[in-house]
Amino acid sequence: MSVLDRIGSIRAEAEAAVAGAPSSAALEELRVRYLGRKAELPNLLRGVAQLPPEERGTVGRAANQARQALEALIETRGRELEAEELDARLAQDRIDITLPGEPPQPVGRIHLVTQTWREIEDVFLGLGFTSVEGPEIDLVHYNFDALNHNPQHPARQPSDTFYVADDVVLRTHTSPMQSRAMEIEPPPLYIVVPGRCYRRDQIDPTHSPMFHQVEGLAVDEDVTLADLKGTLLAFARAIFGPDRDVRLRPHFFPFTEPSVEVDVSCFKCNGGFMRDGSRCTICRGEAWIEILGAGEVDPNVFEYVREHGYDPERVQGFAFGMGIERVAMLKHGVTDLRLFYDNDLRFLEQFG
Ligand code: 2NL
Repeated sequence: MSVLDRIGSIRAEAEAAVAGAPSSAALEELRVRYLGRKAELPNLLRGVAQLPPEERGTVGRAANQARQALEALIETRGRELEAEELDARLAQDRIDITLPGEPPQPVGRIHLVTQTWREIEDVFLGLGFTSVEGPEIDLVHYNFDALNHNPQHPARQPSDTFYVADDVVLRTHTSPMQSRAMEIEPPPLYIVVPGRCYRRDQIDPTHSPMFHQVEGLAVDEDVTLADLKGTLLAFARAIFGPDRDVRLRPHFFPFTEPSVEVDVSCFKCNGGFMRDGSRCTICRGEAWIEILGAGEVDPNVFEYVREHGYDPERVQGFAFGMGIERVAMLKHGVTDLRLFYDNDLRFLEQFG
């Protein structure tokens, strides 16, 4: 075979191979095979000088043309393959940019009412009380009658209480669960009942038709008002600081006799006035802050559960009730109860 024929056959073979190259990688192999350092065509070109002078021109031209044609073809096929491969990648990696993105995860907090609920609960758990919860919708019997509320009491009026039926209300305090607990469990009984309560109050900075309470009840054969005071002193110190004191002032509640209002010594000032002589804004210069109501359980309340082991001649006890929002407001200097229910993160995120 003449050199020219050989060039022609290499060129034909290479052109066919390049045209049919299935990928950029295969094409690169072909480039090396036909145009690389050890390939036949470039070697022929390098050897042109050794040919007889009359052959140099024709062979050199043919080899050069073959090389250039091949280079051009590889270049074109390369671009084609790259485009195909890009299309394939794009089809495979397709993402729908109209899908919603990952939302940033907001960091949640325990609501201040829940925090305070748990803090109060913790204190009494530490003192040996058990925490129980009851229904928010309850019978008039448990909400009023069994608690020695006389039938004429204004709180019973539909203007003050949400009635679901003649004998069913949204509980106005958590005490109904305390009566229920006495029916279930004989004395001694030491319980606290946290939970939501409802009263038909106009909403304002200190009232809300829905609010939270913790009530406590201790019944045993020998619990006295001194135990009540000691228990509430421990509570006040746990919640408002170790230097707190408590005082009891006479009051009236239908379900306790005697009844007291319990004040805690102000945790901000010492005696009602600040160092600069200004009146304390927490206790308004009173030196004491009212935190809850309490008393010795009225024997009439025990009469309703006498058959469950609560003989008023044998057992006695104390009970107390406090507003969770009020405790939280005092402790954290919140001046408007409505902030607890507005769900404004600027308020909520300050706690916890
Ligand atoms: C207040 C006063 C009080 C009670 C709640 C109670 C429950 C039973 C028997 C006797 Cl089963 N008493 N609860 C007693 C005294 C006061 O709450 O001002 N709460 C915000």
